[in-house]
Amino acid sequence: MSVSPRYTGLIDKYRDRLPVRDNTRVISLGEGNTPLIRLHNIPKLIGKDVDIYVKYEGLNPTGSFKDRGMTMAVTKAVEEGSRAIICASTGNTSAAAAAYAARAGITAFVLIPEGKIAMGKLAQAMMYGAIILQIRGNFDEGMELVKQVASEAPVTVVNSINPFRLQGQKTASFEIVEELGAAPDYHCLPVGNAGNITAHWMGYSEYQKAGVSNSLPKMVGYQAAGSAPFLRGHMVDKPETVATAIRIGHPQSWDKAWNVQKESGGWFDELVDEEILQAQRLLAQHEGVFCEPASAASLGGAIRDVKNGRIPEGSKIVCTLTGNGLKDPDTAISQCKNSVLLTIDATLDAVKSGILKNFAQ
Ligand code: AN7
Repeated sequence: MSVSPRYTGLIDKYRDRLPVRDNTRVISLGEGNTPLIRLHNIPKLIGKDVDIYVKYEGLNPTGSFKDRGMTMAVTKAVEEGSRAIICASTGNTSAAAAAYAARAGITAFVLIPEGKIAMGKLAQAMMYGAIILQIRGNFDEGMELVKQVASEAPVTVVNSINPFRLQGQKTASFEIVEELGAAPDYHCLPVGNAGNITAHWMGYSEYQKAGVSNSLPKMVGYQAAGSAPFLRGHMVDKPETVATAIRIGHPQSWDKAWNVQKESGGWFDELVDEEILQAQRLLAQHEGVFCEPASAASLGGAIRDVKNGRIPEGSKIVCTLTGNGLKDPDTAISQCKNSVLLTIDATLDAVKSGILKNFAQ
């Protein structure tokens, strides 16, 4: 039996391509190295000859892609002597910030929009011991406050305006290129602040320049229709969507993401909430992969663009599933009213009849 070295996180793995030194104390929870799952059933269901992979970022330590950026941001904050970090968040950034701060032994302050973050994410921030400032306002207002307070208080901002975040997140592209042996033709992501689409493009470009890959994907960003500044062409003041992770109207990486779209030859599009939820159910029920609503926007958008021919047959497509479905149990349960969930007596007869009645379904 050959023994491969223990995987200890993306900073150790990609040290040569990240801004760390040999003696940097790395704050890691073993993030990265997530599965790239080839879809078997959905391409058949839509009747198209395409190769679709989902990059299941929900299997990171705190259940989202934010861990890739947070290991870098917190490692650098600690290296620079910071004792506290702060972020505004729709939920996942706050969970990741709280966890990595706990790991580092520093304080995390998180600003979240009251009543608008998924239950799992709130549970995480509480459990990891963050100081939670729940604001009567949305993410964009929280983000402005964080920028203002950081200029006056000794706290390091760990939102994606912190450049180390994007450095960590670019490693997802490295993993994809290594696994597929090449870049895909299309890479689809949900877009909120547009940090992740920017980071992925950085990663693909870096590997192409280094000669690891010889092509670049078209980058396609999908937004929720009620929170779609890239489709409107301007900031949106009162964003709304069931996909609370991307309930963002003032994207922090606005210019960067437009450059990604132009340089890669990709595009932005939008999905209404029901299309997002439909894609979430489709993926869970036909492939056994449970992602959170925001994440499903990537697959839902890709399926639509495959059906309408904008993404041609024969293409190799990667969709990033940014967060785990367990983050938002309320939205999952509320859309599964037709699930078979029977309450029966604890008798053999009742179990048998429950099976017989439902087997033919
Ligand atoms: C599951 O946690 O902004 O376009 O504060 O949690 O890089 O912003 C979350 C964003 C997609 C959008 N999918 O990524 C936050 C936050 C999920 C997310 C996005 C987020 P960006």
